[in-house]
Amino acid sequence: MGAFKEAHGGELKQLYLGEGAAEQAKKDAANYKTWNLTARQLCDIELILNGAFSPLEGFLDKADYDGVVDNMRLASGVLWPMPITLDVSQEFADSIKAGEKIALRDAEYDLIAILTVSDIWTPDKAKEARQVFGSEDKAHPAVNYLNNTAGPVYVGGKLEGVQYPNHYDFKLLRDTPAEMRGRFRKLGWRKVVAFQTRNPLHRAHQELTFRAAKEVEANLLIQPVVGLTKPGDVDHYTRVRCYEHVLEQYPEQTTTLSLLNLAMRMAGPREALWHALIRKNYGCTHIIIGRDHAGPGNDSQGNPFYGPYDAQDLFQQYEEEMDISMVPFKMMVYAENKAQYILADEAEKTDNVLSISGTEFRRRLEEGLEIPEWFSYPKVVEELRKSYPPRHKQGFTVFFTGLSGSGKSTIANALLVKLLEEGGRAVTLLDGDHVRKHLSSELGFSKEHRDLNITRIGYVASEITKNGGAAICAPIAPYTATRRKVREMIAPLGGFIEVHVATTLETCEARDRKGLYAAARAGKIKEFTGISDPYEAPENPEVVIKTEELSPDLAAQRILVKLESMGFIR
Ligand code: PPS
Repeated sequence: MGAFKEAHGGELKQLYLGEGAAEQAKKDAANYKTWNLTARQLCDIELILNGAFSPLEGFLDKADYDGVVDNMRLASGVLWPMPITLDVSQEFADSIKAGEKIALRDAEYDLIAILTVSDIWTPDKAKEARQVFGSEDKAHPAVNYLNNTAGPVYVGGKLEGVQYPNHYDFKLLRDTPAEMRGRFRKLGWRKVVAFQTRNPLHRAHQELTFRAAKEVEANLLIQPVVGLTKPGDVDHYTRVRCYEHVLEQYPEQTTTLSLLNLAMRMAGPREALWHALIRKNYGCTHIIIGRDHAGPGNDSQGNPFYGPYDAQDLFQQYEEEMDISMVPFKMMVYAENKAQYILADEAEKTDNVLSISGTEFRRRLEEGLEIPEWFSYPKVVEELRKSYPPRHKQGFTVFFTGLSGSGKSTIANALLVKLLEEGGRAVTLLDGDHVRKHLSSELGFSKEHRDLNITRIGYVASEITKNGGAAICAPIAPYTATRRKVREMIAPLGGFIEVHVATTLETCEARDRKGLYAAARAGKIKEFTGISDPYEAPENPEVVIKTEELSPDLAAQRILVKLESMGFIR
């Protein structure tokens, strides 16, 4: 092994039980209390168990946690920048005690590991946020997670691994640190520079990574994160298909690709150290650290959480101790006159430098505009276009809201017909009455039941929208908070157009086609919207329709125009 020492990292923890012991553990676990691992905990536990988080042997206990939070060191003094904790509910914490073994299972109830509880404590989350993320601002995704998702109590203790967490996708691209080191050894790769990423790669990335590898005379490991990244990132399925195309662009035998099931925290400088220690465990000798490495974007005042070079500065302080070297990321720009990428700081005045920002790239995808070949590879763009079709190919939901008898159904039906006439998308009408009959027949009109009804409609509409269809919903939906929830569920998947059919109560009551208002006034129908139950008018709907002034035909026409102006139909 001597010859390969350079690309070999330090001691790797291997926490999996042998086959016999694992079988026994499964039987014993029937008597243990079970904690169902969250998505983040599943990522963390995989990397603890496979040695990527060496020297950790479990979820941090109290002494290690305090050390990590205060000064990035475990109680043993070893450098470790990120608290890896098992957060649980108060109820679960109250049911266990130190010394006890607990079963950690995934969503399918498969036993992943046994944890021997050493400590149970309530952390000071505000302090953790300040120390680890440098801020208590909930615009930071990890601070938000800490406060709004993570349980209130931490449980520390050593792990015994029983089963690898299941992955059904890209199996051949997933490696444990031991497997990766083995591959480097086989290939004779003595120096390896790692590139960490959570974004699709384009030509500039290929240029800079290859240049970085050449600079330190190393081979290159592209190791993208496929666990949890920043909300709103391109999904990992799409990204991995893109990475596979980009891999073809490197000279043969120079570069390899492996996926890392890491749950990122977007903790900037501390995260850079963490990424480096993980890559060292994977057998890398170098890691590329960029400008604003693992940055979470801006805080709620619009200022960046970390300075652009904070990560590189902190790295430098600990570089020797970490025993993995930093290759600072260099900005590459395209010089049109030279028809090649050059270092941004080497660009001359006469160079015609081209660039496309991330925002501009997304706009071009959204609007189906051209993306030049100097910017990305056609196959990569094709993959991204498939997953992020232009708006006119995305699904959308038109969500009507308004009093009973306001005219929602009539306009919704007119819109349905016009969209069918238009063609191009499957259209589904989820009318209030139909939903009440087929989806919500057991529900009444209490606040709780109405919320459930609207949430069901929202869920069905979100599935339709996600799959490129058009959903038209026409319930009363009287409560602002529930409508907001539905919007939040659907908007990330396609279009969401809220239409307030703002017919006044007087008009609805005067029309009273079904005689319901009279019955409500007479007290024969309880909790009737507008009479004995509130209707909270939307504050910012995309369209407002006053049926006193507009026929159903013209109202539907107005919605079509809105859809056109938003780019969903052409
Ligand atoms: S909600 O609040 O969004 O869940 O209501 P929705 O599913 O749209 O159902 C409204 C229709 O149910 C009839 N109905 C009532 N409406 C309001 N309040 C009470 N208490 C009530 N009881 C029965 C009424 O016919 C509504 O139909 P539309 O088509 O809106 O007139």
